[in-house]
Amino acid sequence: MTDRSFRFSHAITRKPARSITEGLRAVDTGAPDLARMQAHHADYIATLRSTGATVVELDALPAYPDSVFVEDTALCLPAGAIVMRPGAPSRLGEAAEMAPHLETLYGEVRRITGADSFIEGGDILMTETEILVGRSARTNAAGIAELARLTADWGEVVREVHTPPGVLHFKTDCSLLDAETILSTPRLSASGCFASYRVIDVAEGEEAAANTIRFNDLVLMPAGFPRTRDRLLAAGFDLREIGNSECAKLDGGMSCLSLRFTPRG
Ligand code: CIR
Repeated sequence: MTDRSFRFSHAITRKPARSITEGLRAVDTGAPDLARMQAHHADYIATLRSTGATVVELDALPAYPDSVFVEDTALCLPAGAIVMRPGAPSRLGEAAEMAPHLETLYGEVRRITGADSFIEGGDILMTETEILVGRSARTNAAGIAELARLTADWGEVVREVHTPPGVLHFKTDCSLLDAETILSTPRLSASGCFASYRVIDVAEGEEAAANTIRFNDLVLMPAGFPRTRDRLLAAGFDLREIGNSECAKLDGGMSCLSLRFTPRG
């Protein structure tokens, strides 16, 4: 065990742009407030840094309203990074914007290039032993197959699973808490895809609490989900609650806001 899936020396984030008000959303519950989002974002970054990690904050990209959600642009693995091909047409260009930063920080970078291949980082859950990828409205079989081909010589095993219908990304509904433990919504865990893991279900009615991140010794979770918080505290996790009201209006959560990795050598 390397703890590769939750111990990281680095993270990359991107400042939210003013155009965030134009970000994609499944249901319009009102425009996000930029100042409040910036405050939550600052708290998020400070919490990552409190674990001793280096956080690289990239400048805002006003041409891409959703570009604060950097996770969707790449997958960072121990051997190198894979630049994604987002299935949302308005987000396709964000991946190319991320590539040079990964090259500088990381070393080896490969790219999903197939014209029919679509895959977003939010659909990918890396564990100690495998990479689970949920098919979704943003991620298709060709994208998953290309990811498997590109990472095979790094010793990676890719397993295709399903994102629940109507859910944006696979990780909207789950997150890794430690080498053996996954936090999930009951609708996703009921599919059986986590049979070889210990599963903690979020409390009923708190589905939006499922997107957390384990980052070094901490679990960052969105604020406002007391029954799920109590389950995680009872399981012994060291939690930090971060305001997520503005990102939630755009279907975003804790994982979307960073790329987390440890550069090679
Ligand atoms: C989108 O629809 O693409 C953004 N509004 C939200 C992306 C959230 N990203 C993630 O879950 N990894």
